[in-house]
Amino acid sequence: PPETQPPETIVFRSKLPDIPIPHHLPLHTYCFEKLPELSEAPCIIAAATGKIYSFSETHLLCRRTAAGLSKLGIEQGDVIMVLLQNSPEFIFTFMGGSMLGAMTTAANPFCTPAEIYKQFKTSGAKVVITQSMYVDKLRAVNEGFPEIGDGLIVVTTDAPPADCISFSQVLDSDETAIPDVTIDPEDPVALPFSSGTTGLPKGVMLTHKSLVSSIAQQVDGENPNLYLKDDDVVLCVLPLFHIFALNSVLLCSLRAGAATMLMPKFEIATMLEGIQRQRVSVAAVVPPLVLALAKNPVVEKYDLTSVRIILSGAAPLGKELEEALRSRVPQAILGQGYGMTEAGPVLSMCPAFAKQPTAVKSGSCGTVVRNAELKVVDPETGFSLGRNQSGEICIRGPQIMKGYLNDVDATSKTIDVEGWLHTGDIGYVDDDDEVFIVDRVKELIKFKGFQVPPAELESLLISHPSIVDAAVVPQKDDAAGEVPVAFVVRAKDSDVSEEAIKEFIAKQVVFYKRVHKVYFIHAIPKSAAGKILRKELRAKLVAASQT
Ligand code: 4UV
Repeated sequence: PPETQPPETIVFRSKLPDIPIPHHLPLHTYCFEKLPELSEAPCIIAAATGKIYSFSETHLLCRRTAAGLSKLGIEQGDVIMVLLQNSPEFIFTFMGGSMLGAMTTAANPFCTPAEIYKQFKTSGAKVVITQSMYVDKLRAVNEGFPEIGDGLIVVTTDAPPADCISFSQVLDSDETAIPDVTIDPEDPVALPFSSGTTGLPKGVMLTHKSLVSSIAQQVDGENPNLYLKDDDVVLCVLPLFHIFALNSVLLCSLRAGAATMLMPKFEIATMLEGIQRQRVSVAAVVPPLVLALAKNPVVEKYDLTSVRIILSGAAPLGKELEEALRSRVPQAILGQGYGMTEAGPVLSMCPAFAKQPTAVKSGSCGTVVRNAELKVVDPETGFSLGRNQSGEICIRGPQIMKGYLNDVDATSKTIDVEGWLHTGDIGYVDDDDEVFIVDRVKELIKFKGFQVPPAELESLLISHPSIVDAAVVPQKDDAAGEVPVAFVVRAKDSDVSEEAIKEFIAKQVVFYKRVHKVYFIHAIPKSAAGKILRKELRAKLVAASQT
């Protein structure tokens, strides 16, 4: 019958013309392509130590790291795990790994031993680059780690504890002794972990081609969408183990010849001091940081007039917050980028950041990146929708992930046969080609932009002897955006308390995955197929908050 005939796919494209993208190049070659011109320009500013590395120095140290890791037995195709706060060694390792044809998986060093072990095991890492204070997390014998020094190579950026190797020893290598590898553009180079639209965290294979394409979509061309200049100083306070800072801050700055100011952690006064001292001109932030900048009185004490661009991403930015920040830094252009690890990660970027800027509306996530296609589909029918109609956002282009590591099933559920990556985000494209995100259909919870996969918390909850069933959903929160809350079915005759359950989880997870509230319930609502009806639970929360 004619009514089941799918209509034509409605595809949204960037207003900026497509550009040639040299995605045949390995990532490190592409990022350091302008090295001869930039040689003495500042590349890394380590705010913690005040040390400044020029582009040629950075490149040299990346090459020495590659040679040193090779001496330790790291080969093409191997996985390097990085457990570091933002530091120059993070960059040397990531780019050095790229030069070897290896891939880097980075994790939050605040993760618990069990969480680190899961990523270590799933990624098949051969070496861990970390700081001495985290080494004990790799020793916890019952977590299953191989013996350090015997099966597991651990390198520390400070004085190495027993059986570990110091990073300075890795750097003490001949930069010309990098093995001659042939890198295929389809080889993975970064392996960030993400839970995607469902289930547990998985290794996201971002290839040389994906990252080169994503960076080019942002900073290349006659009229770059995100115009970074070689005299810019870009704030890198967001963690490099998350794709936002890795891609849009570090890699884009390297490519564009801008300096990256590394801060190991977020501390408001230290950050403001760094911005003032180094004359930071571009700041990548997340909404909780916007909140601090907009509301904290200490901000008034610092000179932020050097800032010309503030790029917010990783979670929705409220209009009121945007306005509040605007009054504090009136000279800066404020806008959003919309990313998802699996999408390479950037799907859309504020066009007001372009060399030839165009205005955007408040709340908009900008326009779809160039050299890519975006469509909005009805989650029920899968048919594509026109302007101003909300549906699931899908993206296609050379920048998206190759797939999840060793998980064909999860890959095929996320990237369909036509190559469209399904984001699990609900949004629309308006008459001016601007993308707006309005909701999420995927399980994911975002606490201050950090991923909290409900499936992980649900399996921990169910492992408790007094819990027979559980479901975790997001609850709106002013400071964090969302917090995870649990619906729990207690075992018959159990009177386990909310506090006990919260404590049970808190001991096993990194701080942002902690359960903030426990609601006891008789049964978890489920579909006939056994899927948790999260929408119903979210509706219960809304109802509860209104009474
Ligand atoms: O996988 P992930 O943790 O990835 C990210 C990546 C974000 C960005 C943002 C701007 C950049 O320039 C960049 O390089 C990377 O957050 O989480 C993906 C999910 O986070 C939500 C949305 O649900 C994604 O599927 N999200 C990300 N950005 C926004 C957002 C946004 N601007 N507004 C609303 N939700």
